[in-house]
Amino acid sequence: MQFNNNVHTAYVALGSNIGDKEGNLRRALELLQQRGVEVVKTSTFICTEPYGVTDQPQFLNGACEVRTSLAPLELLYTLLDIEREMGRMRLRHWGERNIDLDLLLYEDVVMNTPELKLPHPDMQNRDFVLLPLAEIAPALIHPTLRKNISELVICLSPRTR
Ligand code: PH2
Ligand code: MG
Ligand code: MG
Repeated sequence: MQFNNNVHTAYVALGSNIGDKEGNLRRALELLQQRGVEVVKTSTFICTEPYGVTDQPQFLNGACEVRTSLAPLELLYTLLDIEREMGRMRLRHWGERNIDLDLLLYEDVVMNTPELKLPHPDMQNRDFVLLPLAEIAPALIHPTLRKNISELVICLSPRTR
């Protein structure tokens, strides 16, 4: 696929567990729009237990569908730049953060580079990603697992913590 001026659809996960969590997610959506990434659908925000590193505050998580002419890496850099603009500090891997913007899916693109892996390699294991995503794109097919998002929700294993 070529990443020309055509408009592409992508999905982004949002998370925050420091400060004004809801304000942080809303601000990130605003900054996406300001940078010309059109936010066409936004899920509700859900409060979730921390996954991976569990000794940290609860998260507020959501997902959005965007339309953009940016290529996958350019979109990733835009997300990282918004995190930077919002003053994100990386304290520890998988640790607390005021804003986290993860690129989940970009059309049917499959790529595996050090900078960017698509689809997001752990999305199928994360209730806090799949539940918001299922709200806005239940029938969307995961390009490598060949299941739609609703089916991936059903396949989620219960949390073991
Ligand atoms: N993000 C992580 C690690 N753990 N847990 C929840 N509930 N929500 C997150 O967004 C999250 C997490 C790494 O990015
Ligand atoms: Mg993340
Ligand atoms: Mg991230």
